[in-house]
Amino acid sequence: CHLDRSMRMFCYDLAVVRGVAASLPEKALRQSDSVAVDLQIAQQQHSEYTRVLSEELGLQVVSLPADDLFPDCVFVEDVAVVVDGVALITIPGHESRRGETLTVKEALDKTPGLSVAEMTEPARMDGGDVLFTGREFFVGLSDRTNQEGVSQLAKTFPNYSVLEVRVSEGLHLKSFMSMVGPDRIGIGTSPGARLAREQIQSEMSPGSAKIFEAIETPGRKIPLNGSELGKVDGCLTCSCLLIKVDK
Ligand code: CIR
Repeated sequence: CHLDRSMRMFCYDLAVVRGVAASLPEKALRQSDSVAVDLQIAQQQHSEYTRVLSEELGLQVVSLPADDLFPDCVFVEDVAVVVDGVALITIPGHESRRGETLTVKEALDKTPGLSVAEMTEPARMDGGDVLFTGREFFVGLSDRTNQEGVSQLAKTFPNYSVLEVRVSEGLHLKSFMSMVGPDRIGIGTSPGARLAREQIQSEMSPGSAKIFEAIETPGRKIPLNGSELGKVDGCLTCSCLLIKVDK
């Protein structure tokens, strides 16, 4: 891993992904239903995403089967937050997604070196609201994530501060921002993204990640087309859980 010691937690070993359910085009949750999803293209794009994780990024990939009872099950990021060898299984904010946690928990239980904790009622959280910078968590308070979810996250990861950001547009905090490299948060330019940016800049701990709108990150860029899952509000990070395994 080429990162310095403080950023080693980003040197991932393992990626958990889950297949695209055949029920996704008709039944996945979506904020706007103007454009139809092509299942075959969605599955091809997801295969390419999985191939990049494995062949280009060198991660060991655990591929879980889709379950048509859960149209959004491909979005595994929402059902767990994994940092420093601890996996916290969430209670996803939308009822139709709650049953997705079972299969992912079983897989994480089998992962050596990982301890698995579960959120309890009345917490709600989608992992898409959780941005981990390496020094702190920023957590979106959205339609999917509540205050109790934030408190339980903070108790589970006591070594990090947990700061709340109101999400005023889009689905999740990470619908408009993401870590784009060590010490770098890339953020959109929409009004909701700007509001979130202001909150983050006032709360950020000294030495934390810097915010970039125009992203010029060093290193290799691998283009991926996510048009189909994008139609049901899926972004780049939401289709995998990245895990560092302690060796
Ligand atoms: C949902 O509304 O829950 C899904 N259709 C999309 C979830 C995307 N997840 C993410 O960005 N982390």
